This record gives sequence, C-alpha cells and structure tokens, in this order.
Amino acid sequence: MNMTWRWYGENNDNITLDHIRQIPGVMGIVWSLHDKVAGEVWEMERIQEVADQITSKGFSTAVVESVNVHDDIKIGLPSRDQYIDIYIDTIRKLAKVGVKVICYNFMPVFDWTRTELYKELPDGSNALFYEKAAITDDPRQMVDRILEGAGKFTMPGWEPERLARLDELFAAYADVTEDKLFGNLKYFLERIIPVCEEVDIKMAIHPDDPAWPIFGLPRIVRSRETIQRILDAVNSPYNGLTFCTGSLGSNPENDLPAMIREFHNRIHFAHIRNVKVFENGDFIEVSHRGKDGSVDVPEVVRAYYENGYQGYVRPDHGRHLWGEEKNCRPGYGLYDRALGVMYLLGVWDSLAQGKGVK
Ligand code: DNO
Repeated sequence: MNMTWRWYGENNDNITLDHIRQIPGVMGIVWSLHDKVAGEVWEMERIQEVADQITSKGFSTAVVESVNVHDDIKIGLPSRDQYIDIYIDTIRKLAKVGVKVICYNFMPVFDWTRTELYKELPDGSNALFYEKAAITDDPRQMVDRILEGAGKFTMPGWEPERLARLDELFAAYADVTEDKLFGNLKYFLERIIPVCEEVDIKMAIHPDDPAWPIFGLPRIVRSRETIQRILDAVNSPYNGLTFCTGSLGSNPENDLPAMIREFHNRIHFAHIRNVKVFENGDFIEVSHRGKDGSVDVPEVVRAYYENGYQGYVRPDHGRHLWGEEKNCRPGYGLYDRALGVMYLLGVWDSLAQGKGVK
C-alpha cells in the first residue's frame, strides 16, 4: 500500500509539509485547490505551483481529493455539459503534474454530515459525532452548527456561500430521485471516463457519509449493491472507488472486508478509519485501532494485503488530541492521524512478515 496524507495547502492547514515528512511511511500528499468551488476552472499555473511545493519535499502528487462536481451535473440540468467540459479540462491539466487518481463524490447538497464536531470521548479527547435524532426536518440547524463549529477553517463540501442558498438547492433537487441521480452520474461518467483512459487518471467515487439518505435527499453510494451498479454503469477500471471504511462502516450491515475482497480491482484509494456505532444508530469517530470501534481495521488491512493492494491509502479523520482542536480543521488534526498511519503500517508490516495480526 502506498501511504498518503491529506494536506489542505500552504496557509490553509496548521500542519506543514515538514511536519508530514516526519511521519514514517508517508509517500504522497493528497491535495486539491481548496479555494475552488465546484464548476470553476483550475488554472495550470495554480496546479503547477502546488504540485511543485509537494514534490520539492519529496512527496508524490498522485492523488487529488477532490475535484468537486457541480450541482447542475448532479441535478441533470441542461447547463451540465458546460460544467462537464470544465471538469474534463481539469482532468487533462492534472495529468500533466503526475496525478493518477481523482477522488470525488456525488452526494446532493451536502458532502459528509455530522451533528457535532467536538463530542467528548471517555478518554477526554473529542471527535466528530452523528446523532440520528438530531437530524430534524430542518437542515439549516445542522448547517449553522457545523459552520459555527468549524470556526476559521474552511471545510470542503461545506462552503458557506453555497450553503447560504440552501432552500434554493433543496428546491432544485426536489425531483431528483435515486434513479435520476444514478442516471446523472452515468451521464457524467460516460463523458469523462474516455478522457481518463486517454490520460491515465483513475476516478474514485467517495461513498455517501453517512451511508443512507438524509433530509429526503437520495444517496447512491452506500452498499455493496449500489456500488456494483455504479461500477457496471461504465465498466472500465478508470471508473473506480474511494473505499472509505468510516462512511460505509456507519451502517453495520456493510461487510467491509468482504466488499474489499470483492471490489479490490476497482479500489484506487482507501480511506481507513474507525467509527463506533451505537445500538440506536448514532456513531462517533474513534482511534484507528480495531478494538476501539465497530470497524475491524486489522481485517480491513488484511483484505487489502491478501489481494496484493498497491493503491493509495490514507488515514482518515482522527480524534482531536491534546487540545489541538483549538487550532485544527475538524477531523484533520495531526496526532491521531499520525497514530493512524503507524497503526495501519504496523498491521501491514506484520502481515508482510508472515506474523498475522489476530
Ligand atoms: C471527509 C472526506 C470527504 C471527501 C469527499 C470527496 O472528510 O472524506 O469530504 O473528501 O466526499 O469528494
């Protein structure tokens, strides 16, 4: 596995590339132009500038997370073609700086959703939390709480300008059923995948987080069956997955190791993290250690190992430790993610030495 780290860019992350260099085993930076809203043109100079910063510290630029998809594409409006053209332009430019995988999502209105950003865990640290009962009919309440909690940090998928138009966005999605959304994804993929094949960039769709419909909005990447349907829609290795154990693991019915064994050829990017799911369906993010939550992380790593996985991996959200929540983007502190890297590599290395991990 090829270990990477998500970095938000110079002057946009409290963690620097020099910090990241000191985490053993990290070879690549997962990056993006975080000030770009969905549908905006990415200029080659800006792309080159960030790529140069990354390579100058010895990291690979191979994974971009995300190039966000404009709502008009998800809704299926006539204007979608112009936004797909811009998306294709970005794919072509990214190929020039060595990008091999683009992570994206197809969730309507919201990206990931939580009800609390700093829920205290029994050990005194805190983490992102989802309380089912707190998801009322009014999404505005949740949006306000999340934006307030993020403080000075921008959070991808939670652009205040876009969410200021919440009512308008919900109205635009009113007729978008699950089947329509799927059809719009297929349309998008049919246009971009031939270009990806040409320039050798693999698309990796991120699952819905949490893995069920919210606020009446359809969600189409949430289970074995829904994933199979997407992979079959355009049957090319370039149409692949970001396999996120935290998102899919929010629903205990998803057998994650079995899904990895089944889909490994189409998994281009692995987000590995742990969540603890409670009986009432609420869940909280915990350390990467298998025993600390509901995701059997050693078994997840074993499934990758046994299938000879050579794709990109990153530790995903971590708890906020030792007071770092005062100065880090929610879920993206330094300490727990660095511990996560070491845990994942520890499991991998012991498998590689034939010692097993049970
Ligand atoms: C959450 C992330 C997601 C992911 C997007 C991909 O922290 O995993 O926001 O980047 O869904 O487009």
